[in-house]
Amino acid sequence: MAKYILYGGQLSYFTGKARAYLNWKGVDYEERLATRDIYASTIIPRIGYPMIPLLITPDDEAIQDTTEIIDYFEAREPASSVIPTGAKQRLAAHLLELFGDEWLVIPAMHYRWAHNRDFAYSEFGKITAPELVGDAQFEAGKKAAEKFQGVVAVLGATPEMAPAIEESYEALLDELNAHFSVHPYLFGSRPSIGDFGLVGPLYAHLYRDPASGDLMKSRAPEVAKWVERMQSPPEPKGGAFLANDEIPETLLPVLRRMMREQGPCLVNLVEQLSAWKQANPGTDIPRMIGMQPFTVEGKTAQRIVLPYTQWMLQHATDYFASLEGDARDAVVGLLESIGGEWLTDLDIPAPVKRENHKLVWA
Ligand SMILES: N[C@@H](CCC(=O)N[C@@H](CS)C(=O)NCC(=O)O)C(=O)O
Repeated sequence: MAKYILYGGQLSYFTGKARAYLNWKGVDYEERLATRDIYASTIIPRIGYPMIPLLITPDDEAIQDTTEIIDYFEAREPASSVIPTGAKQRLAAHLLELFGDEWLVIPAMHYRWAHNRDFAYSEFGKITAPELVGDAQFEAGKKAAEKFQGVVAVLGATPEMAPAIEESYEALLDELNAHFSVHPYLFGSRPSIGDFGLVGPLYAHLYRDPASGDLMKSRAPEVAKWVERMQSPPEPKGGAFLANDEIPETLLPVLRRMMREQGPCLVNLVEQLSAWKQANPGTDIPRMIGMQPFTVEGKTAQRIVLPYTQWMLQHATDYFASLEGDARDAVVGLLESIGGEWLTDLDIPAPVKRENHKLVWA
Protein backbone atom coordinates (compact mmCIF):
# COMPACT_ATOMS: atom_id res chain seq x y z
CA MET A 1 0.00 0.00 0.00
CA ALA A 2 1.22 3.52 -0.77
CA LYS A 3 2.53 5.38 2.22
CA TYR A 4 1.54 8.76 3.52
CA ILE A 5 3.90 11.50 2.37
CA LEU A 6 4.67 14.51 4.54
CA TYR A 7 6.18 17.44 2.67
CA GLY A 8 7.98 19.78 5.02
CA GLY A 9 11.37 20.43 6.55
CA GLN A 10 13.34 20.29 9.75
CA LEU A 11 13.41 24.09 10.00
CA SER A 12 9.62 24.38 9.90
CA TYR A 13 7.52 25.08 12.98
CA PHE A 14 4.42 23.23 11.81
CA THR A 15 6.25 20.31 10.22
CA GLY A 16 7.68 19.68 13.71
CA LYS A 17 4.17 19.50 15.10
CA ALA A 18 2.92 17.15 12.36
CA ARG A 19 6.00 14.91 12.51
CA ALA A 20 5.74 14.55 16.29
CA TYR A 21 2.09 13.53 15.94
CA LEU A 22 2.66 11.06 13.07
CA ASN A 23 5.54 9.46 14.99
CA TRP A 24 3.46 9.08 18.13
CA LYS A 25 0.49 7.74 16.19
CA GLY A 26 2.74 5.15 14.49
CA VAL A 27 1.75 6.31 10.99
CA ASP A 28 3.67 4.70 8.13
CA TYR A 29 4.86 7.80 6.28
CA GLU A 30 7.78 9.21 4.41
CA GLU A 31 8.94 12.76 5.01
CA ARG A 32 10.09 14.63 1.92
CA LEU A 33 11.80 17.99 1.78
CA ALA A 34 9.60 20.80 0.47
CA THR A 35 12.09 22.13 -2.07
CA ARG A 36 11.36 24.95 -4.49
CA ASP A 37 10.45 22.31 -7.10
CA ILE A 38 8.03 20.60 -4.71
CA TYR A 39 6.32 23.92 -3.99
CA ALA A 40 5.87 24.44 -7.74
CA SER A 41 4.93 20.88 -8.72
CA THR A 42 2.91 19.75 -5.72
CA ILE A 43 2.14 22.19 -2.92
CA ILE A 44 0.78 25.15 -4.88
CA PRO A 45 -1.16 23.02 -7.40
CA ARG A 46 -2.73 20.95 -4.63
CA ILE A 47 -3.75 23.67 -2.15
CA GLY A 48 -3.46 26.92 -4.06
CA TYR A 49 -0.79 28.63 -1.95
CA PRO A 50 2.69 27.93 -0.58
CA MET A 51 2.42 26.40 2.86
CA ILE A 52 3.87 23.44 4.74
CA PRO A 53 3.44 20.85 6.01
CA LEU A 54 1.37 19.12 3.38
CA LEU A 55 0.26 15.54 3.89
CA ILE A 56 -0.68 13.38 0.91
CA THR A 57 -2.68 10.31 1.91
CA PRO A 58 -2.47 6.92 0.16
CA ASP A 59 -5.80 7.89 -1.49
CA ASP A 60 -4.12 11.01 -2.87
CA GLU A 61 -6.00 13.39 -0.60
CA ALA A 62 -4.05 16.57 0.23
CA ILE A 63 -4.27 17.85 3.80
CA GLN A 64 -2.63 21.13 4.77
CA ASP A 65 -2.98 22.25 8.32
CA THR A 66 -1.65 20.33 11.24
CA THR A 67 -4.93 20.45 13.16
CA GLU A 68 -6.71 18.92 10.17
CA ILE A 69 -3.97 16.29 9.85
CA ILE A 70 -4.45 15.36 13.51
CA ASP A 71 -8.25 15.29 13.11
CA TYR A 72 -7.92 13.01 10.07
CA PHE A 73 -6.00 10.33 12.00
CA GLU A 74 -7.97 10.77 15.22
CA ALA A 75 -11.19 10.01 13.31
CA ARG A 76 -9.64 6.86 11.83
CA GLU A 77 -7.98 5.63 15.00
CA PRO A 78 -9.86 6.91 18.04
CA ALA A 79 -8.56 4.12 20.29
CA SER A 80 -5.19 5.84 20.70
CA SER A 81 -6.44 9.39 21.02
CA VAL A 82 -4.44 12.51 21.76
CA ILE A 83 -7.64 14.35 22.69
CA PRO A 84 -8.32 13.87 26.40
CA THR A 85 -11.86 12.84 27.35
CA GLY A 86 -11.89 14.66 30.69
CA ALA A 87 -13.55 18.07 30.25
CA LYS A 88 -10.88 20.17 32.00
CA GLN A 89 -8.01 18.34 30.34
CA ARG A 90 -9.63 18.58 26.92
CA LEU A 91 -10.38 22.29 27.20
CA ALA A 92 -6.86 22.97 28.50
CA ALA A 93 -5.40 20.88 25.67
CA HIS A 94 -7.29 22.96 23.06
CA LEU A 95 -6.06 26.15 24.74
CA LEU A 96 -2.45 25.03 24.82
CA GLU A 97 -2.60 23.96 21.17
CA LEU A 98 -3.85 27.47 20.38
CA PHE A 99 -1.07 28.96 22.53
CA GLY A 100 1.63 26.92 20.78
CA ASP A 101 0.28 27.41 17.26
CA GLU A 102 -0.70 31.05 17.36
CA TRP A 103 1.16 32.79 20.21
CA LEU A 104 4.56 31.21 20.74
CA VAL A 105 5.30 32.18 17.17
CA ILE A 106 6.39 35.47 18.81
CA PRO A 107 9.36 34.08 20.80
CA ALA A 108 10.06 31.51 18.05
CA MET A 109 10.47 34.21 15.40
CA HIS A 110 12.31 36.52 17.76
CA TYR A 111 14.95 33.97 18.73
CA ARG A 112 15.42 32.62 15.20
CA TRP A 113 15.98 35.99 13.59
CA ALA A 114 17.76 37.78 16.48
CA HIS A 115 20.04 34.94 17.57
CA ASN A 116 20.20 32.27 14.83
CA ARG A 117 20.11 34.26 11.61
CA ASP A 118 23.02 32.70 9.69
CA PHE A 119 21.98 29.20 10.70
CA ALA A 120 18.48 29.96 9.45
CA TYR A 121 19.79 31.27 6.11
CA SER A 122 21.84 28.14 5.57
CA GLU A 123 18.88 25.94 6.48
CA PHE A 124 16.60 27.83 4.10
CA GLY A 125 19.31 27.34 1.46
CA LYS A 126 19.35 23.58 1.97
CA ILE A 127 15.59 23.31 1.67
CA THR A 128 14.98 25.62 -1.27
CA ALA A 129 18.09 25.00 -3.33
CA PRO A 130 19.47 21.53 -2.52
CA GLU A 131 21.18 21.49 -5.93
CA LEU A 132 23.48 24.38 -4.92
CA VAL A 133 26.39 24.37 -2.46
CA GLY A 134 28.38 26.81 -0.34
CA ASP A 135 27.82 30.55 -0.76
CA ALA A 136 25.38 30.09 -3.64
CA GLN A 137 23.14 27.94 -1.45
CA PHE A 138 23.48 30.39 1.45
CA GLU A 139 22.47 33.31 -0.80
CA ALA A 140 19.51 31.34 -2.15
CA GLY A 141 18.52 30.65 1.47
CA LYS A 142 18.76 34.34 2.33
CA LYS A 143 16.43 35.18 -0.52
CA ALA A 144 13.96 32.44 0.38
CA ALA A 145 14.00 33.56 4.01
CA GLU A 146 12.96 37.11 3.13
CA LYS A 147 9.27 36.23 3.14
CA PHE A 148 9.47 34.75 6.63
CA GLN A 149 11.73 37.47 7.98
CA GLY A 150 9.36 40.07 6.59
CA VAL A 151 6.58 39.02 8.92
CA VAL A 152 8.67 38.82 12.10
CA ALA A 153 7.96 42.42 13.13
CA VAL A 154 4.25 42.35 12.28
CA LEU A 155 3.87 39.20 14.35
CA GLY A 156 5.09 41.29 17.27
CA ALA A 157 8.76 40.32 17.47
CA THR A 158 10.18 43.83 17.14
CA PRO A 159 13.56 44.93 18.54
CA GLU A 160 11.71 47.11 21.11
CA MET A 161 9.80 44.06 22.38
CA ALA A 162 12.89 41.82 22.50
CA PRO A 163 13.65 42.17 26.24
CA ALA A 164 10.01 41.51 27.20
CA ILE A 165 9.74 38.55 24.82
CA GLU A 166 12.91 37.03 26.26
CA GLU A 167 11.76 37.62 29.84
CA SER A 168 8.44 35.93 29.12
CA TYR A 169 9.96 33.02 27.21
CA GLU A 170 12.57 32.33 29.87
CA ALA A 171 9.85 32.34 32.53
CA LEU A 172 7.79 29.96 30.38
CA LEU A 173 10.81 27.67 30.09
CA ASP A 174 11.10 27.65 33.89
CA GLU A 175 7.40 26.87 34.27
CA LEU A 176 7.51 24.04 31.73
CA ASN A 177 10.73 22.71 33.21
CA ALA A 178 9.05 22.40 36.61
CA HIS A 179 6.10 20.62 34.99
CA PHE A 180 8.13 18.18 32.89
CA SER A 181 10.30 17.24 35.84
CA VAL A 182 7.13 15.67 37.31
CA HIS A 183 5.09 14.60 34.25
CA PRO A 184 6.34 13.24 30.91
CA TYR A 185 3.68 15.19 28.95
CA LEU A 186 1.19 17.97 29.73
CA PHE A 187 -1.54 15.72 31.12
CA GLY A 188 0.30 12.57 32.15
CA SER A 189 2.13 9.84 30.29
CA ARG A 190 0.34 10.38 26.94
CA PRO A 191 0.87 13.44 24.76
CA SER A 192 -2.19 15.52 23.88
CA ILE A 193 -3.05 18.03 21.15
CA GLY A 194 -1.69 20.61 23.60
CA ASP A 195 1.73 18.92 23.58
CA PHE A 196 1.72 18.84 19.77
CA GLY A 197 0.80 22.54 19.63
CA LEU A 198 3.64 23.48 21.96
CA VAL A 199 6.23 21.38 20.20
CA GLY A 200 5.78 23.38 16.98
CA PRO A 201 7.70 26.41 18.28
CA LEU A 202 9.65 24.48 20.87
CA TYR A 203 11.25 22.11 18.34
CA ALA A 204 12.35 23.76 15.09
CA HIS A 205 13.02 27.29 16.34
CA LEU A 206 13.65 26.98 20.05
CA TYR A 207 15.43 23.60 20.27
CA ARG A 208 16.99 22.95 16.89
CA ASP A 209 18.24 26.46 16.13
CA PRO A 210 21.63 26.25 17.89
CA ALA A 211 21.69 29.34 20.13
CA SER A 212 18.11 28.69 21.21
CA GLY A 213 18.86 25.01 21.77
CA ASP A 214 21.78 25.93 24.04
CA LEU A 215 19.49 28.18 26.06
CA MET A 216 16.80 25.49 26.39
CA LYS A 217 19.24 22.72 27.29
CA SER A 218 21.03 24.76 29.94
CA ARG A 219 18.07 26.59 31.46
CA ALA A 220 15.33 23.98 31.05
CA PRO A 221 16.81 20.51 30.47
CA GLU A 222 13.50 18.79 31.20
CA VAL A 223 11.88 20.78 28.40
CA ALA A 224 14.65 19.72 26.02
CA LYS A 225 14.07 16.07 27.01
CA TRP A 226 10.33 16.50 26.41
CA VAL A 227 11.07 17.93 22.94
CA GLU A 228 13.21 14.85 22.24
CA ARG A 229 10.42 12.53 23.50
CA MET A 230 7.95 14.38 21.31
CA GLN A 231 10.02 13.97 18.16
CA SER A 232 11.04 10.35 18.88
CA PRO A 233 8.34 8.93 21.14
CA PRO A 234 9.59 6.10 23.35
CA GLU A 235 6.10 4.60 23.50
CA PRO A 236 4.02 5.36 20.40
CA LYS A 237 0.28 5.15 21.07
CA GLY A 238 1.09 4.42 24.72
CA GLY A 239 0.61 6.09 28.07
CA ALA A 240 -2.52 7.56 29.58
CA PHE A 241 -3.95 10.87 30.65
CA LEU A 242 -3.99 11.51 34.40
CA ALA A 243 -6.96 9.98 36.21
CA ASN A 244 -9.96 12.00 37.43
CA ASP A 245 -9.51 14.71 34.84
CA GLU A 246 -6.66 16.13 36.93
CA ILE A 247 -4.98 19.33 35.77
CA PRO A 248 -1.51 19.23 37.34
CA GLU A 249 -0.74 22.23 39.59
CA THR A 250 2.46 22.73 37.62
CA LEU A 251 0.46 23.56 34.48
CA LEU A 252 -1.48 26.40 36.05
CA PRO A 253 1.30 29.00 35.63
CA VAL A 254 1.51 28.12 31.92
CA LEU A 255 -2.25 28.43 31.47
CA ARG A 256 -2.25 31.72 33.39
CA ARG A 257 0.50 33.04 31.15
CA MET A 258 -1.51 32.06 28.08
CA MET A 259 -4.59 33.85 29.38
CA ARG A 260 -2.64 36.92 30.47
CA GLU A 261 -0.73 37.36 27.20
CA GLN A 262 -2.89 35.83 24.46
CA GLY A 263 -6.34 36.12 26.07
CA PRO A 264 -6.90 39.87 25.42
CA CYS A 265 -5.78 39.44 21.80
CA LEU A 266 -8.28 36.62 21.28
CA VAL A 267 -11.16 38.74 22.59
CA ASN A 268 -10.05 41.63 20.37
CA LEU A 269 -9.72 39.32 17.35
CA VAL A 270 -13.32 38.10 17.76
CA GLU A 271 -14.53 41.73 17.89
CA GLN A 272 -12.42 42.80 14.92
CA LEU A 273 -13.47 39.86 12.77
CA SER A 274 -17.13 40.52 13.47
CA ALA A 275 -16.74 44.20 12.55
CA TRP A 276 -14.77 43.25 9.44
CA LYS A 277 -17.49 40.88 8.25
CA GLN A 278 -20.13 43.57 8.64
CA ALA A 279 -18.02 46.11 6.79
CA ASN A 280 -17.14 43.71 3.94
CA PRO A 281 -20.24 41.71 3.03
CA GLY A 282 -19.75 38.88 0.56
CA THR A 283 -15.96 39.18 0.56
CA ASP A 284 -13.54 36.25 0.98
CA ILE A 285 -11.81 36.22 4.34
CA PRO A 286 -8.29 37.62 3.95
CA ARG A 287 -5.30 36.24 5.76
CA MET A 288 -5.00 39.32 7.98
CA ILE A 289 -7.56 41.98 8.79
CA GLY A 290 -5.78 44.62 10.82
CA MET A 291 -3.58 45.29 13.81
CA GLN A 292 -4.12 44.92 17.53
CA PRO A 293 -2.23 45.85 20.67
CA PHE A 294 -0.56 43.09 22.66
CA THR A 295 1.22 43.17 25.98
CA VAL A 296 4.05 40.95 27.20
CA GLU A 297 5.67 41.47 30.60
CA GLY A 298 4.29 45.02 30.82
CA LYS A 299 5.47 46.12 27.35
CA THR A 300 2.91 46.85 24.62
CA ALA A 301 3.23 46.88 20.84
CA GLN A 302 1.06 46.10 17.81
CA ARG A 303 0.69 42.86 15.91
CA ILE A 304 -1.40 41.56 13.04
CA VAL A 305 -4.87 40.10 13.49
CA LEU A 306 -5.25 36.72 11.80
CA PRO A 307 -8.77 35.34 11.26
CA TYR A 308 -7.31 31.81 11.23
CA THR A 309 -6.58 32.18 14.94
CA GLN A 310 -10.32 32.38 15.60
CA TRP A 311 -10.77 28.97 13.96
CA MET A 312 -8.33 27.54 16.50
CA LEU A 313 -10.09 29.39 19.34
CA GLN A 314 -13.44 27.95 18.19
CA HIS A 315 -12.13 24.44 18.94
CA ALA A 316 -12.07 25.49 22.60
CA THR A 317 -15.28 27.53 22.60
CA ASP A 318 -17.28 24.91 20.63
CA TYR A 319 -16.16 22.28 23.08
CA PHE A 320 -17.06 24.50 26.02
CA ALA A 321 -20.52 25.13 24.52
CA SER A 322 -21.12 21.36 24.33
CA LEU A 323 -20.60 20.89 28.08
CA GLU A 324 -23.36 20.60 30.66
CA GLY A 325 -23.73 19.99 34.39
CA ASP A 326 -20.71 18.92 36.43
CA ALA A 327 -18.35 18.91 33.46
CA ARG A 328 -19.26 22.51 32.64
CA ASP A 329 -18.92 23.55 36.28
CA ALA A 330 -15.50 21.94 36.50
CA VAL A 331 -14.32 23.79 33.39
CA VAL A 332 -15.72 27.10 34.65
CA GLY A 333 -13.77 26.52 37.89
CA LEU A 334 -10.58 25.89 35.93
CA LEU A 335 -11.10 28.98 33.74
CA GLU A 336 -11.71 31.14 36.82
CA SER A 337 -8.50 29.90 38.39
CA ILE A 338 -6.39 30.85 35.35
CA GLY A 339 -7.90 34.22 34.41
CA GLY A 340 -9.99 32.75 31.58
CA GLU A 341 -13.50 33.72 32.77
CA TRP A 342 -14.00 35.72 29.56
CA LEU A 343 -14.21 32.46 27.64
CA THR A 344 -17.31 31.30 29.52
CA ASP A 345 -19.52 33.99 28.04
CA LEU A 346 -17.66 34.79 24.85
CA ASP A 347 -19.97 35.46 21.92
CA ILE A 348 -18.47 34.80 18.48
CA PRO A 349 -20.72 36.75 16.06
CA ALA A 350 -18.71 35.83 12.93
CA PRO A 351 -17.70 32.18 13.26
CA VAL A 352 -15.45 30.61 10.64
CA LYS A 353 -14.75 27.12 9.32
CA ARG A 354 -12.27 25.59 6.88
CA GLU A 355 -13.25 24.23 3.49
CA ASN A 356 -10.86 23.10 0.75
CA HIS A 357 -7.84 24.66 2.45
CA LYS A 358 -9.60 27.97 2.89
CA LEU A 359 -11.17 29.81 5.77
CA VAL A 360 -14.84 30.63 5.10
CA TRP A 361 -17.74 31.96 7.18
CA ALA A 362 -19.42 29.17 9.12
N1 LIG B 1 -2.02 26.50 10.60
C1 LIG B 1 -1.06 25.93 9.68
C2 LIG B 1 0.19 26.79 9.67
C3 LIG B 1 1.25 26.31 8.72
C4 LIG B 1 2.37 27.34 8.56
O1 LIG B 1 2.27 28.50 8.96
N2 LIG B 1 3.47 26.86 7.95
C5 LIG B 1 4.59 27.74 7.68
C6 LIG B 1 5.89 26.97 7.80
S1 LIG B 1 6.12 26.30 9.41
C7 LIG B 1 4.48 28.22 6.25
O2 LIG B 1 4.54 27.45 5.32
N3 LIG B 1 4.23 29.52 6.11
C8 LIG B 1 4.06 30.14 4.83
C9 LIG B 1 3.17 31.32 4.97
O3 LIG B 1 2.78 31.62 6.11
O4 LIG B 1 2.85 31.94 3.95
C10 LIG B 1 -0.79 24.50 10.11
O5 LIG B 1 -1.14 24.13 11.22
O6 LIG B 1 -0.30 23.71 9.29
